Amino acid sequence: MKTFYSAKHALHHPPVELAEGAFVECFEKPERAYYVLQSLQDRKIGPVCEPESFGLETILNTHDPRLVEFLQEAQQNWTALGKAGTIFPTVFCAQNFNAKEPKSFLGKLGYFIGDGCVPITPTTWDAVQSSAFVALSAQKAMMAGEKSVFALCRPPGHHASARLAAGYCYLNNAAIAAQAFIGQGAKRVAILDVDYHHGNGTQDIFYDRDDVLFLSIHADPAVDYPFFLGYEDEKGAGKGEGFNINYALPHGTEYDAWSSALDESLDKIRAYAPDFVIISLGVDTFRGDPISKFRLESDHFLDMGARIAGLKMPTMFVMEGGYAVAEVGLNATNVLAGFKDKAA
Ligand code: OKP
Ligand code: ZN
Repeated sequence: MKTFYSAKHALHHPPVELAEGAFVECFEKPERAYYVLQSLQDRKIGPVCEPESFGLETILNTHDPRLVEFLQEAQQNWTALGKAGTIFPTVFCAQNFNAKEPKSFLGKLGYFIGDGCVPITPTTWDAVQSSAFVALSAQKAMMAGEKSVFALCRPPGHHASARLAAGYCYLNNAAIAAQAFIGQGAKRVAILDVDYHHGNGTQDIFYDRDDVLFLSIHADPAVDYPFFLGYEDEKGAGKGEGFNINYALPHGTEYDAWSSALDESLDKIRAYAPDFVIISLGVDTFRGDPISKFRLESDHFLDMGARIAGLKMPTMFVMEGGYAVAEVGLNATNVLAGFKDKAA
């Protein structure tokens, strides 16, 4: 299985994140990707390839051009205000999509950023763009006939919606790839999000569509991030009704219950018969994860990969979360290895 990876992810390494009222060292840090890369090289998962560059339109097929421009120009606007250091918003428009875009950059921060978990530094955009290019390069390889590919994206993407960055996510890598599949003639794409957190950005982007089935297995939003979306009664709207499926599980969930939701998801994907499957691969369901409360063991990720391989469908993995840095490599490559062994 080919992996796409760019060292440019390391251009995004804010000194701090804002977590529950305090500035703390970022959980979402470059070491995460280094450990995953190291582990998949050690275990010979397959060749590691550099991503290519793509035109901005590949991103604008999914995202509001104003978000992209905001991210590109954030640093110079910040500097123009006489400010230095990492950008954090202090106002938010509370996800009210009827809100008007303000002229003031300080106001725009709250218009394009959903929460305090997306610090912006002078080199954040370069990393964010390269993360999208990693996903697009993997998508292109799939389109050229690869049966499975791993996009080692960083920063992650699944909390970003068309116009809003949030939760360590700036652009939605999995959604950008799904949209590219559709744009290049795929009739149906399924996105299965196994990250601990609900993929609220991905859900939002495809909520009214039937050509992209979105399924997410995650912590109950009543008690965990992203808090405001991810309930099981969110089933899609209009043409998209029935094409959004959420499994909201309690804190403390073990693999037994988690994998039942996985099996149900895989049955729904089989029934949908997509041309491509995208796995939003977060491994923050691991019991040692510092920001999460599920109890999966490292070996469970092998089984997870094997069950996904049971679909026997072209499958692209896109890296999302996983913050237990010492184990993130083992856990992520266990999914890939489990998949590979079963698919072989
Ligand atoms: C991104 B992904 C930590 C607060 C964390 C943001 C979580 C973003 C998770 N004390 N809040 O889904 O792994
Ligand atoms: Zn997560």
